Amino acid sequence: MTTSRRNFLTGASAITAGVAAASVSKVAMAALPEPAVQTKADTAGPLHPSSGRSYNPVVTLNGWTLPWRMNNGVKEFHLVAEPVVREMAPGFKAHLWGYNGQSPGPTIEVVEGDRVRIFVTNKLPEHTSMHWHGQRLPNGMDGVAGLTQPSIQPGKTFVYEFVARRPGTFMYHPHADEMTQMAMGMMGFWVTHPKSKHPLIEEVDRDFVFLLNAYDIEPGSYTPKIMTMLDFNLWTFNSRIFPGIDSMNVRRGDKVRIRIGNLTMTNHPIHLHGHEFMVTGTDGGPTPKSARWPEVTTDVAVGQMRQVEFIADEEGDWAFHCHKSHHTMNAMGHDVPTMIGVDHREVVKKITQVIPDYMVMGERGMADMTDMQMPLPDNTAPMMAGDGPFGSVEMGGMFTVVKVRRDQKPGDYRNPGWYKHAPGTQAYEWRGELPTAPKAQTQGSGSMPAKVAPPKDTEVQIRKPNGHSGHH
Ligand SMILES: [Cu+2]
Repeated sequence: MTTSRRNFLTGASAITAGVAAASVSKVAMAALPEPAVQTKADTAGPLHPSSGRSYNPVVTLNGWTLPWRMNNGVKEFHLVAEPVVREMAPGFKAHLWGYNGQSPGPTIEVVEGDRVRIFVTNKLPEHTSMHWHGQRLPNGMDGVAGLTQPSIQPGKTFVYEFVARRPGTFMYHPHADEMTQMAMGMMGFWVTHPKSKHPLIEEVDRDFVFLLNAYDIEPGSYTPKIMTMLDFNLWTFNSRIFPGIDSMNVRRGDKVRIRIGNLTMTNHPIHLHGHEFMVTGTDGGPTPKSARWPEVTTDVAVGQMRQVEFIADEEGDWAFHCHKSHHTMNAMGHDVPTMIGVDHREVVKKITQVIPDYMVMGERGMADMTDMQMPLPDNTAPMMAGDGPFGSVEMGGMFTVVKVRRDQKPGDYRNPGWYKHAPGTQAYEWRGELPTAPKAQTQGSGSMPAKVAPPKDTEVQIRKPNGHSGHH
């Protein structure tokens, strides 16, 4: 890794010389800014602005913010599109395409009114382009290959320049061979802060951002299948799966904003426990106050962004996740038939005579799968995992925790550990007598009697779920 990184930097400066002399000479700068590179998938702390107008920076979940340089009043960024190795969870790595060492790419933060110049260098084996999703800009800067510009060929660098006119929540992604490049992880977040007090954009104590993305990586392999349209097996926050997703750690009483962008192929109802939030903005801008209402789940459709805000006034470890239950699972759970309530004792007896280690999956529900000591192929995340203080959380994919603590210091984003419940505030086991429940007296009996009563003792056919087709 270190070696390839060194090669990368050498390569980048080699490109610098060539490109500065050729296509970029118009903008009359000394040289391309050195591309910043991130080698880890950890959540980086907020990047406080060192030049330009001040603002309260965001924190990217399992991501980072791209530094810039100021060049005659223009904020200059350098994005390098390249193959990357992304750790999706400890022990599980994927071969993706991304920017500056990671997928997703780094978050770009600017201020309303900033003139921004972004150099995009293509180190992929095929052409690309960059689209600035949601921005007001000159049409020729919109980054649609073939429509508003020629594509960026491998080894070439293009320059995008525009004024960040509208404050809000945006993203960037290629608009060239999109199916491949987005399936491979090419995307990033963009935040434009308001230049002064804004009537619809409140100041917050913590501002988290991340993208929703999805991959289809067969257990034991490293590279996503790019033709997949529905049957993804890895549902990720910023290309990370639970338990590899960091928690969002806040101080009790903090006003918290979470900005989410969806670049998967389906919608995600994002759900927060223990608090109500307001959707205060979308990629179209701040939501008028009269059009906001409290919710605990908001659906983020494909290509949309949502920003939610709440006062974190309840201490604890609060789950935060997509509410589609298949999206809180990792690879391999999908082609398993429902076995709940099916008694396999007889058939297992017969099979074990032939295959001694035969095991029936999911006879009592799927939770058994969590503890299953069945060997997984190399480089495979378990389907449901994550150990909490009271056992397995039995989650994967799009799941994390908002940790609210009274003693979390302002500006401290470190994980405070598990919540310690005050005596008498936690569910507990009843150890007394269990009264026999009286039969409920029902009044209704269906709107009409059944014409033919179902025959008794019919064997029930267990229908095998057919991939993902039922829930999209
Ligand atoms: Cu989802």
